[in-house]
Amino acid sequence: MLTDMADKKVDFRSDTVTRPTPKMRRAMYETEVGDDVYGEDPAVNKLEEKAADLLGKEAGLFVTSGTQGNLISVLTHTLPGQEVILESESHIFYYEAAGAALIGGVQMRTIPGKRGAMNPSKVEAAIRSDDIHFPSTGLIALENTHNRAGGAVIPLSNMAALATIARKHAIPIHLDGARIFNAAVASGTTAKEIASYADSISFCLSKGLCAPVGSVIVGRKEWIDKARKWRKRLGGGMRQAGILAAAGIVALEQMIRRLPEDHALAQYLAEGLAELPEVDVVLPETNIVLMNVEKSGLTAKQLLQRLEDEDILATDFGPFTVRLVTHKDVDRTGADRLLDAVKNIFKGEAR
Ligand code: TLP
Repeated sequence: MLTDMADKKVDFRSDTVTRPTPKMRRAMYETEVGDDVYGEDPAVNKLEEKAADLLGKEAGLFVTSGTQGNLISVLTHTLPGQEVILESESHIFYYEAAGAALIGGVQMRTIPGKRGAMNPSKVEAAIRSDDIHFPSTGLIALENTHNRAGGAVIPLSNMAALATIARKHAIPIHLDGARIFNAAVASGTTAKEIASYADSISFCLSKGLCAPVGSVIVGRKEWIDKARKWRKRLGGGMRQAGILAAAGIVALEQMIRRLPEDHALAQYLAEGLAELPEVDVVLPETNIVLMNVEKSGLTAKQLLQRLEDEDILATDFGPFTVRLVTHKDVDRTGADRLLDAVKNIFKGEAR
């Protein structure tokens, strides 16, 4: 029998912890494979076509992770010495270990956003003019949903305004759409529509969509050809990768439609937490809940330690901010366990 570890723990750390479904495991077992570096893996080819089609782009590229997808995208769009405009708390800037600066030789120009959305006039003002002193602006990078803004959905009107500016200045837009399907489901639109405002999109199969590994980047065919070379340079050319892509295909065919369950659970958690005087919580739009616990007298890390003692896991997003992410492998019972545990900890009654 296939067993998964740590089932007694309730894990709200991330939707990255989701385990593949039985259908995925079966597809992985049964899939035909070939050498993808020769372009001969049928499952990888199918996944890339499916992804491109879903997002309305010409071609796709299966990559190892969201971080690799973003890195390859930045490298493919830019030249060393250029500048990338992006939101101050964006994943590319905050959590990717300066990979693009290190490997791509690009500089990051951050603009603080409002729930992850950058003000279009501030972005336009940040675009460099032609001056011997300045780097040139090589890329504008967006993130939807925005992780550190609590899974916030970037309004389509904001994306449209940014796309108009980008076009006017002939600057490409990359969208870190790690959770683009959460954004689509939450705003009642399609991922294709969201993607229409970007030249390239990177999205994750291994978050809410529960595949074990992988992301896909999509864009114009010529651009994907260049990206494929960057993937190879970075050591991301995988061989019989169809074993992984098979799960990705199931993710796209079956797992998007269940994302509203994750959003409903996040809502349930946030409503429960909002009743506690020690907690400030913003009602979530998708599957990420940020709670500020400063009024409780505990730091985020102290609260996380107490929760871990109760086999409940979450992460800290700041000295007093705890992030809870909902996904397939947590449910109402887990959410109730968390709500009870937090209440008890605040009452000083933790077992
Ligand atoms: N985010 C992880 C951590 O790195 C914070 C998480 O647990 O949420 N873009 C966005 C918006 C992301 O949230 C993440 C992962 C990535 C890219 C990177 O994806 P991976 O982890 O596959 O490299």
